[in-house]
Amino acid sequence: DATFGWTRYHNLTEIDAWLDTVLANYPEVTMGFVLGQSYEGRDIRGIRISYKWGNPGVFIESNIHAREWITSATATWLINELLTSKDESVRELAESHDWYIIPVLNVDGFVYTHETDRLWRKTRQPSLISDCVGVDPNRNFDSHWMENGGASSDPCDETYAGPHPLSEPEVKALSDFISILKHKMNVMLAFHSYSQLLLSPYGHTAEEFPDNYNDLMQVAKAYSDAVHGLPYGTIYKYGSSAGILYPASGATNDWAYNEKDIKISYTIEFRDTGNFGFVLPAAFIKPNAEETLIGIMALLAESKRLRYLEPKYN
Ligand code: 0X9
Ligand code: ZN
Repeated sequence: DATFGWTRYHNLTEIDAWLDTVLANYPEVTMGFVLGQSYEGRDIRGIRISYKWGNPGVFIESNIHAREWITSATATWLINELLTSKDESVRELAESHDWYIIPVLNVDGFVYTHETDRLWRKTRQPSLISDCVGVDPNRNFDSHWMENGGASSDPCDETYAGPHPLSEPEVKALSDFISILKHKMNVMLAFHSYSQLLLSPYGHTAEEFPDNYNDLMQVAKAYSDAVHGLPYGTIYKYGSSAGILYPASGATNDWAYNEKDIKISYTIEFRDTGNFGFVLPAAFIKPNAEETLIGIMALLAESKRLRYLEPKYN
């Protein structure tokens, strides 16, 4: 779409309008869906791209953290590429998986970053016990919630876990959606920024590792190697979330792994490594998006080789 050139960051209204155009242009292979409504009543929208019934499912969540604009910019670029690319390897990628992509999960927070506070992270639901607003939605999922210091019980903290698991309507909506479709989802990717990392479960503990940790690292290595091989030579490190970053409990991809049996599950922290951080200039959108596509291609090829893309149940 010529009006959406990925040369600047777009707000929610623009992203929604663009999504409508995409859905209208590709009615045969796309389906729009609404996960649910945010606290402030906005639709949380998603797109399914499917060329063939019964393909392995890849779920992509982006902008659960409001200020991480590079994530929705990359997700929309990816959607466009999957639908329009003439490159044979991209066509193969697009057509041999069922894609479920949420460009902006934390819609209220995202609008707030555009209108009021560029560095807002959390949701916008007020607290009943404090004047501070919002919950870290990536600490609000119902798996090892609040364990091991991986989240805060202080409503003023950036990693406030919320009054109880699934207190945030955005998180509840995503949780319900995946619960219904879990047998179709082979891969879950949560887009974040920044630090250039591929983070596998677990987030709640660095003492234990998932059963298939070696496979998860092998798949992450495939992504990292592919990205490193590109002209930019960007370095992505990988490891378990708690192991190489910090304890974070109640995150989307840990919940998907632990509770929904989605065994290829990562948080991907995009560019950069801290020079610009969350306020990454728009000139980085295309390089970041391009290497993400190449990385995902390698990730899925390796996942397939290790037999993670087989139908989960009949
Ligand atoms: O802290 C977070 O939620 C993520 N980092 S960010 O800077 N984007 O906020 C990392 C979460 C990774 N941990 C787990 N998946 N458990
Ligand atoms: Zn984040």
